[in-house]
Amino acid sequence: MDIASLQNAARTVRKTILRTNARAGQGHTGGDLSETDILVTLFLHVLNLPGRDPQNPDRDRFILSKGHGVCGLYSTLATAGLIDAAWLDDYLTFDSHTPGHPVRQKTPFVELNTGALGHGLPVATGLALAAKRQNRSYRVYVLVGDGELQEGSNWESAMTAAHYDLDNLTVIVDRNTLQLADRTESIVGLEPLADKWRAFGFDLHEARGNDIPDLIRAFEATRTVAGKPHVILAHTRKGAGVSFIEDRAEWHHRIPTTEELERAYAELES
Ligand SMILES: Cc1ncc(C[n+]2csc(CCOP(=O)(O)OP(=O)(O)O)c2C)c(N)n1
Ligand SMILES: [Mg+2]
Repeated sequence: MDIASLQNAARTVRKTILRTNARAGQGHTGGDLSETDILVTLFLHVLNLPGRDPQNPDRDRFILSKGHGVCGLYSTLATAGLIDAAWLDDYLTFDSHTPGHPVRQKTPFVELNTGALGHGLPVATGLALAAKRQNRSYRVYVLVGDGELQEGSNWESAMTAAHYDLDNLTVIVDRNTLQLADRTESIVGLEPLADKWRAFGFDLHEARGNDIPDLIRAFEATRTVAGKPHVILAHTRKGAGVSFIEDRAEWHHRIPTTEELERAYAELES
């Protein structure tokens, strides 16, 4: 798919997120919009999904460790034609295919139930180690929030991934500098974050995380380095794509009013 088509898909995903959260009356609008370009780049360009079959043993695995961003994932899967777009109408309703956090028994291409932060990278590390041990060629990608990196389990698995030379593992950090209510650096600072990953033995790449061509460049760069796990420090803006939502902590949980939805659509269509 060419760049313009990917960017167009990202606009569709953003509109779907806004509409779906507004209809449900709940959601995590800021985090969904922050990760949109990363998910579109992954699902429409990077991931190898043979036959588009969620059970194919050779499929690349993707884990949304920041599980609260699930509406971004459903919106991307629907835009990619990997799930039925009508399922989004039931977002956050009981027993639907689209619950409020990822549930692997409910939605194809969800590999792990997440929501309690800090569990995606440990499981991704295990999946990547299993691929090596079983001589399988699939790759494992995991998207973590930056606030999520305050969970110590991430750093235990980072040590493990480097110890086992898991170059089939790529961590993407959604580095929007905000967590639930404030800046990461005001709550428990992460910097110097790039140096930390390098010190843990990772092959590190930085990218503009709301810029699809730059993300593609970073994903391609990870493929040129063997023998180490990879991390892309994706510099994003929470709420990216809608001016009055961007970089505001209150939009972690907020959803658009009818009037805000119209304004957001007008911005995305201009
Ligand atoms: C273990 C755990 N602690 C707390 C929470 C509540 N929580 C949900 S989202 C969130 C903030 C996450 O911030 P970040 O990882 O930076 O995500 P993003 O900015 O992309 O929304 C918190 C604290 C949780 N889901 N799990
Ligand atoms: Mg964050």
